Amino acid sequence: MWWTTRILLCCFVGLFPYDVAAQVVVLTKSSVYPNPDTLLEGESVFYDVQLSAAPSSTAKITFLVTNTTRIIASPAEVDFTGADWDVPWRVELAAPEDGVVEPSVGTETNPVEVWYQEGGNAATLAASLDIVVQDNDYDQYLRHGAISWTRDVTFGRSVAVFHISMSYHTSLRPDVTSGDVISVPATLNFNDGSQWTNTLDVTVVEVSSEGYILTSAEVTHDFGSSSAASWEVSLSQCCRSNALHNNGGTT
Ligand SMILES: [Ca+2]
Ligand SMILES: [Ca+2]
Repeated sequence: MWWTTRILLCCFVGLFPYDVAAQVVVLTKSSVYPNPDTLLEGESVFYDVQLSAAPSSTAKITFLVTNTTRIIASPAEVDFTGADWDVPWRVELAAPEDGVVEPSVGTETNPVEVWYQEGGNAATLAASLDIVVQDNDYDQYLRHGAISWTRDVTFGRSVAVFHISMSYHTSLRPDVTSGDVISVPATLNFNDGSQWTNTLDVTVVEVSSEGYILTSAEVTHDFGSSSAASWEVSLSQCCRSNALHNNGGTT
């Protein structure tokens, strides 16, 4: 995804009107993977920055981060001269990974200001970016998940067995070990229109040293007598915007 922010900066570089020059700070959000609109901890967004016209003297563009714990700009400052004003610098805005469960659930917005300064002139605000970061350490955060299915036909009815694997942060249940069964809230929406809302009992497969609880579960659903039915299910967990969808295969 590409989009461009163009801010007009009128930079008075002399005493006379004919000395007035105008540079535009051009910020282009890069398409470097994953470059999402919402950064998960551990992810980055990239901006290519350049000028639209040559500066009269060395121009400095600074990425000023308000919350340096949550966002790191690298490089935080780039300089342009009359020789390289049109050669883009790539600036990375990274959300550092941590193991901290943030006090607020969901997303947070972190302002990043882009300042322009040319020569000895005062710096001017060129752009304001709002970088959205999502915590991945809260108890029910689904670090990874997958659903697959197998088919069973019993007495003329199509029965699907969905195999569900999910991994959570250890803060969900710090005390569990392999083989334990824990309950997590889950909603399953089957494509025959039925919905299953309950706690899902999942078996702990492994507690990894990286802070993951790996779990697995099986859910059996009777799709009725239609052997041509497409078998699909989506799984979501209460209030956390986590969602999984299986491969939607057909019989
Ligand atoms: Ca984290
Ligand atoms: Ca965190």
